[in-house]
Amino acid sequence: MQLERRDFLKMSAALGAAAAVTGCSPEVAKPVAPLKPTGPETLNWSSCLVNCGSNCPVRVFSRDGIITRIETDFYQKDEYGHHQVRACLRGRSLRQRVYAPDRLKYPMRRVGPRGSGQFERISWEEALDLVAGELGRLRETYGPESTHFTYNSGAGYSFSGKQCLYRLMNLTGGYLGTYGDYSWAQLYKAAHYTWGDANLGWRGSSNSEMKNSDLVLLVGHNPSEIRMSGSGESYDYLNIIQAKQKERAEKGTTFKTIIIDPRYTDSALGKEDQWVPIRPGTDAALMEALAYEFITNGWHNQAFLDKYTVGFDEKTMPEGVGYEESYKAHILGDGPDGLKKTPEWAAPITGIDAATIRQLAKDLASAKAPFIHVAASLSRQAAGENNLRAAHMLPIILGQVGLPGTNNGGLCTGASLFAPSMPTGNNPVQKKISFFTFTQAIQDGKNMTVLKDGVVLPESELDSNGDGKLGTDIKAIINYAGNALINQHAETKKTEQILADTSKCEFILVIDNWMTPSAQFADIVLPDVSWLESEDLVNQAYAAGDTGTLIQMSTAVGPMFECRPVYEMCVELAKRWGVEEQFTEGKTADQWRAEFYAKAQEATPELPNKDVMLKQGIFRKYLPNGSYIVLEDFRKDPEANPLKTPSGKIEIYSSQLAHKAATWVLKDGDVISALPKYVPTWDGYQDLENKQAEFPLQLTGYHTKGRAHSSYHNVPWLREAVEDAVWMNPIDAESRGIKAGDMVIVYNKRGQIEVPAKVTPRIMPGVTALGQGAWYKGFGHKVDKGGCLNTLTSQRTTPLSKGNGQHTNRVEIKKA
Ligand SMILES: Nc1nc2c(c(=O)[nH]1)N[C@H]1C(S)=C(S)[C@@H](COP(=O)(O)OP(=O)(O)OC[C@H]3O[C@@H](n4cnc5c(=O)[nH]c(N)nc54)[C@H](O)[C@@H]3O)O[C@H]1N2
Ligand SMILES: Nc1nc2c(c(=O)[nH]1)N[C@H]1C(S)=C(S)[C@@H](COP(=O)(O)OP(=O)(O)OC[C@H]3O[C@@H](n4cnc5c(=O)[nH]c(N)nc54)[C@H](O)[C@@H]3O)O[C@H]1N2
Ligand code: SF4
Ligand SMILES: [Mo]
Repeated sequence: MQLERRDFLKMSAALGAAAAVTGCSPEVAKPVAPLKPTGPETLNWSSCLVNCGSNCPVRVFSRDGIITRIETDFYQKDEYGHHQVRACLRGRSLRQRVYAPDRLKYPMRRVGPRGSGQFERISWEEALDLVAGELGRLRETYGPESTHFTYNSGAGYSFSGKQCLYRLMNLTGGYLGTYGDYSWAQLYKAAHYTWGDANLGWRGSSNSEMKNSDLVLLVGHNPSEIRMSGSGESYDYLNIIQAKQKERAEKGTTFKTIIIDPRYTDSALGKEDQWVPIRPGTDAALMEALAYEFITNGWHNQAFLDKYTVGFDEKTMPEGVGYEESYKAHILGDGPDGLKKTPEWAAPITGIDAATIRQLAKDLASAKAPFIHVAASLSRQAAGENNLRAAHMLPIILGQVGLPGTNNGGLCTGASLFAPSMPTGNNPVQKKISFFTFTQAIQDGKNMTVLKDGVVLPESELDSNGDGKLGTDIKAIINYAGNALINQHAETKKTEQILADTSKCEFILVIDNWMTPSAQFADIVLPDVSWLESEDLVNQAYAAGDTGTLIQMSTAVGPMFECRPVYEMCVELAKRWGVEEQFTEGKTADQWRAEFYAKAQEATPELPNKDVMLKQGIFRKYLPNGSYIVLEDFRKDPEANPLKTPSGKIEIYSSQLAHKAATWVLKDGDVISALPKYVPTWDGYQDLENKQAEFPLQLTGYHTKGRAHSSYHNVPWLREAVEDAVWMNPIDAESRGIKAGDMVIVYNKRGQIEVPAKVTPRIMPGVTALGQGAWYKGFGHKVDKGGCLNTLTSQRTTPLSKGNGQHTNRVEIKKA
């Protein structure tokens, strides 16, 4: 009980209520004189470990174990190349987040119906016994493949994070595997078939190569909002393009930045040379029209296409496949659809006029080194795989690959310094589902198959057609540092129903810091410590731009209430399952951390000793491996450095996809094609299900600067700073009698949400947009007043990766 009182005081003091609380009476809250600080203020470095692609350092000041303020990395001179790694508005709000009233404080057990959010407090002993018992029982009854980890990107620890849980489960039989993720599922597949390597979709040239470019094209990429870290891509991007623009003004050099996005984003705001608004999901049509212009004007690089690719024209078709199946035939109208993909054809689909398409083609073709960056936002569309393969055709057809100043279309490769993480071991279970199909696997995993649902089975379980069944339903869920159990997954109303049925998934464990919408569906909730209560060595994450960093997190703020680190939880469960020795390898937490530190130093010998790092917090290095040109080796010598595609070349025409197209069982309207092509889809602009009349507006999502996904939603400062409103063009608003700031209902067949309207010419007519990640508040109600975008999205999978098409939606909007 003593612990609780101390923590109550901590929280109250920290939230500015210190004056209202006495420090000495065991009875709470008598209004007396302000609490006098006793100890000195101490500084510890910590990090924001959310999934925005960067792990920014934060400086945490505390006194007597209470956080007093958060600062960012601003103590050194800010010179690009050796610059400050400043946290964005979210990281700076961490004190309010750590002390949020909905912080999980104790282990809890569900007492009401699942999803009702009714819990009672229980002891750690009881909670751990229940978790060990239930996970053990379900594994015993239904096999280890009935246990599923929901997607979890909320805490990028090296030591005490998800790796510990995977390790523990691997030691005790394993769990159902997953492939893909909410971010890039379709991008991985597109890159795999075109470039022979899924990584080539997200490991393109480094940002620094833009310095050698004369045209930067961002297709759906928005670094100023999605890569806000002070070390990161937004800084690289701005710094480089501004230097190039200055040079242009002073010396008359050529340089242009073009942004293709339905919204006029913060990455534009006058810094761009051209904004080209496009209808969501139609980029592939634009790319085909650009290809038409290249080919008909002779601007394509025939020599490159002949030498490095398969499938452009009759010269490079696989054996037995004719010209009419080639890319050139498809574009020129010589293919099966007989359609010439002219700018006039693409204009009514994309919403971009033909003259602008022609000018774009000319600009791209005349650029000496176009740097093309295609964002993963094109992924999260109903035909995401084809969108991306089509967009990656731009550098291919121009032969602008593997040369200085160019990029293959992939996301930029960031600088990286190595920080080891807890070894997970191998999963004994060989079966996998696409991450996005877990709700289907709860309902009827038994009958999910390879050819219909993208299930992956071990060779020995496949029949002669390469098919086979998963053979099991999901019976237990471990949801750690993720809100994709409901909030970040699609179609919340449907998910709510599926999860509420305790006869389907019998046990749900949630480990989090806050009572999130997903936590409300737990049977047992375990309270984790927050980053600011943790010690760890972390690196820059996967998209922090050209500066590699290592951050030494330490803390003077003890675990709050009864929170415990995940490592400790796992040790306790390991004891109950008789694998403690294997799990810990006889090491203490400090010994593990010391070992990791030594390994990091081995990889980066300049990294100072830990006691120095504890004081300086961050080690940084700009471009530790120099500037990177993707596919440079392949370009220089394709025979010595072949790609991992079956042909060793860039596969414009993929025989593997042709085979899948012929053998997979697809839903009506779904298309897998050997060539990249524009495909009209469900809920798209040319909606196949004819919902235009009922739901005339397209609704796309975006990642808002007010949150990282659903993380930080419970910080009032951020809710005030960045309004969660649905963007509407004035034309669409006026015709519905909607004014800026009006509360509106956005609805379709899947659900209804209530949000304010942002009426702005920054979005094209016919298209609306909403920042994803607001917390679902629709439990048992018709209207989700939390404004969670996923109340409107669909669980229907994309054709090839069986991933999420969450940016593809049709809605109608009316005044609330
Ligand atoms: N602030 C913040 N930063 C984040 C995140 C966050 O939640 N908040 N999440 C992080 C994560 S995990 C990821 S995966 C990335 C996501 O990175 P992205 O997938 O690139 O981000 P989005 O915001 O979905 O989309 C980027 C832009 O694409 C536009 N767009 C939408 N549909 C289309 C389309 O069909 N065509 C074109 N051309 N443009 C389109 C949107 O208007 C938006 O401005 O962001 C990371 N960074
Ligand atoms: N409609 C729509 N939906 C989307 C997207 C979209 O564009 N549109 N984007 C998708 C994408 S790209 C992604 S990556 C996913 C992200 O989905 P998630 O991986 O679910 O990410 P978050 O919403 O940030 O949730 C992270 C969770 O981790 C918890 N957490 C934070 N720190 C800690 C910690 O130290 N310990 C523990 N135990 N928990 C912690 C947070 O409280 C939060 O509940 O969302 C996807 N959902
Ligand atoms: S949300 Fe991302 S950019 Fe912002 S502080 Fe955290 S890690 Fe840095
Ligand atoms: Mo993501």
